[in-house]
Amino acid sequence: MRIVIGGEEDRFLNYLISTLIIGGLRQVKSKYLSTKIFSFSLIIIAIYLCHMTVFSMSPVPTVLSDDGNGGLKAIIGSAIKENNEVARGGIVNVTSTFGTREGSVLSNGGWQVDISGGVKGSEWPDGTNFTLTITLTDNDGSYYGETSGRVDGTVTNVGTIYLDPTAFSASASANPLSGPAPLTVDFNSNAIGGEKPYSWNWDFGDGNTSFNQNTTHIYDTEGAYIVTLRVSDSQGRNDSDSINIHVSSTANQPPTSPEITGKTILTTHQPYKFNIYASDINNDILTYKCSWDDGIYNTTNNVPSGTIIVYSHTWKNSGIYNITVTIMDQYNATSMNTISVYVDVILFIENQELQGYLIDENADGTYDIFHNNQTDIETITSVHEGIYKIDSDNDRTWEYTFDSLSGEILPLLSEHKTNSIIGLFLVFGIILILIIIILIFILKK
Ligand SMILES: [Ca+2]
Ligand SMILES: [Ca+2]
Ligand SMILES: [Ca+2]
Repeated sequence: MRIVIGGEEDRFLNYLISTLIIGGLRQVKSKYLSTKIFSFSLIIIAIYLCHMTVFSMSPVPTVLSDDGNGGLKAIIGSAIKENNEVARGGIVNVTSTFGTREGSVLSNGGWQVDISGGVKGSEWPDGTNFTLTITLTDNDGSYYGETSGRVDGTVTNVGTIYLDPTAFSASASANPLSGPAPLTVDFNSNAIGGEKPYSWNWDFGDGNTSFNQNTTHIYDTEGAYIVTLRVSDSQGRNDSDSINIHVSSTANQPPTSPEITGKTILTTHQPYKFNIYASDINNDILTYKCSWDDGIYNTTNNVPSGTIIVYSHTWKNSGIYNITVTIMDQYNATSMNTISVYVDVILFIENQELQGYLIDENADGTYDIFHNNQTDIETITSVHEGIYKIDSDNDRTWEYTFDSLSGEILPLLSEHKTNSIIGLFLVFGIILILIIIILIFILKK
């Protein structure tokens, strides 16, 4: 069974009360008091307010245990004065749904409150939420605060709550937590509770130490280091905290250029898989980003160095696409690689140079258009029994034939295009002349 409790001081309440009192007094002064008496009253109030001591409750997680008296006890942390001394003695009251209970001072300087009211067999069911309204009064002043918690598991015979005057905790922080050697790390620490002065002892995990509360240390060699902070108070109370520091071997290098493997001659509306591989000499965690050159991207985060990621992509339109993969390590160093894929196109290469390509625009198996890479002019092809004719410069002369069965591209010089409209007119004209001749022949008869 466990009760978790946190607390906070109520400076705002003090401020509110003092504001209300002073505001009220101003009203009284304006009607009845001389300036001297008013000023004197303000001084008295100021002395009273200064005398009030502000406490804070340190939020130490609480475990219920046997109180040795048929009930259970909970240690909920220490009451710390504003000047960081532990408050001792005085009166403690705890208000809960079970009523208000007045506590008693223990021999170790803490307080004990019986919250069961002496009723044995009382039960707090699992999940019961409760609020403890605590008023501490010691010889110096008073503190008002609220702290709440929840019962985890059914708690019976709830007996006492102890405010532990010995609670003492230390915490350590570092920045950065990792990086290449030589790595300079800032260390900071803090302690709550106990009694000042504190003593600090850092063990940096590489044989070096420091006795300062906040310090800086340089790691010269790569490795994983466990840093331990030990803090003691003047009464010999101890607490410790630890931090992991990872120092890598060399200054950061970008990941290797990504390898992209997969088919490059493709057709539309078919999914194709591509394997992407990259590694990082610093063994960094990587981010893969793949652009398919059609406005669509794939991204994968938190990839360990040396991982193959498989992406699948489908192009909707024919053409030449550049797949661009960018790899980024955890320090934003990047590498890139690009490959071209040919979706429903036939490449025309002459003298090892890409002259242009045939495009199957509607993915029906017939190449409809020739794209000239020098001029970017696109012309319509002619096809008959698998043989294509190509006018690559749009001057109405065929320059190439492409045999789709053999895959051969051959030059075809000075064959002019047939104008299909003129051809139609010619056929129509001949038929018309024939009809006229036949008609004349019939009429003469
Ligand atoms: Ca790197
Ligand atoms: Ca087509
Ligand atoms: Ca031509």
